[in-house]
Amino acid sequence: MLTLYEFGNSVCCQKVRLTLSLKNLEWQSVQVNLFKSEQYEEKYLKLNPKGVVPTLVHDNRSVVESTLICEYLDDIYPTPKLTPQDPYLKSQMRIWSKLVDEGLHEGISEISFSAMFREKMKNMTPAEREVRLRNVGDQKRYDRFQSTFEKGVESPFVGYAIQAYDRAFVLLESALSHDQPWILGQELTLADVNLIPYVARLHFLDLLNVWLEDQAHIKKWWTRVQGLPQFHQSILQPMKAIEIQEMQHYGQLIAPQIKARLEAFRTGVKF
Ligand SMILES: N[C@@H](CCC(=O)N[C@@H](CS)C(=O)NCC(=O)O)C(=O)O
Repeated sequence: MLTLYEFGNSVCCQKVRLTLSLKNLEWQSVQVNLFKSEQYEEKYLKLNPKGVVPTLVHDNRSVVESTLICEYLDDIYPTPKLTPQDPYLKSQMRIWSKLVDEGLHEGISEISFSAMFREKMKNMTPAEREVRLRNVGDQKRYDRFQSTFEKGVESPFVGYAIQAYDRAFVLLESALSHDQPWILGQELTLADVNLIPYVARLHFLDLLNVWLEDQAHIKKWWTRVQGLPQFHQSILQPMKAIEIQEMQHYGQLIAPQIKARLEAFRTGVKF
C-alpha cells in the first residue's frame, strides 16, 4: 500500500500526485495540516525529520523529498516510464529537477507566502505564528518566512524568486524550441512533472503572464499540460473553487509589485 502524507494544494505534493496519477496507482492520503503546524508533531517528524510534506510510506518505510519520491515511484512502477533510458537525457532530466529544487521551490513558497499565507498568518496569535516560524529549528527557513512576513513582495527572498523564475523560463523556452512536445523530446518525463505544479501555481495566482509575453513554445507546452487528464485529476480536481478564487484574488493584488521588480531585475537592478 502506498500512503502519501500531504497537504491540499502544496506544490511538491501535487508533483507526487501527478506521478501517481500518470502511473494510475492506488494510494491513500493522510492530510498533514500545515496551518495547524501538524508537520512539526513528533509523530510526523519520525517520518520526515525536516517537518515538511510530502512523505510517501511504502512497505512501512518512508521516502521523503518530492523529487526522490517521484523517482522512487518510477523505479518501482515503471509503466509508463517517466525517466529516459539514455544517460545523457537522464542527466538533463535531473538538471530540471535541480532547477526546481534549488530555486523554484523556495521561489514559489516566497511568492505564495507574500500573496496569501502572509495574510493568513496575520490572523494567527503571536504564539501560533512563532511555532510556525520556528519550524524545526532551521534558521534559514525562519529568516525567509520572517522577512517575507514583514516585507511582503519587497523581501529579498521574493526578489530571488522572481529572478529564479525568469531564468527558468528562458531555459524552458529554449528547451522547447526544437519542435518537441515535452521538455526532453517526444515523451513526457519527470522533467515536465517536476515543473508543472510550479508553473500551475503562477497560473492560479494569475501571475504567469507577468513573465510570459511572447514565449510561444512555453505557451503551447502549458496548453498541452492543461489538456492532460492527469493534470485535472491530480491538480485541478482536488482544489476547491474558493481556493482558486482566493489564489487569483491575492495574486492579482501583488501583480503590479512583482511586475515592477521583474522589470527592475531585467534592466540590471541588483536585489
Ligand atoms: N524539498 C522538499 C520541500 C518540501 C516543502 O518545503 N514542503 C512544504 C509544502 S510545499 C512544506 O511542507 N512546508 C511546511 C513548512 O515549511 O512548515 C520536497 O520537495 O519534498
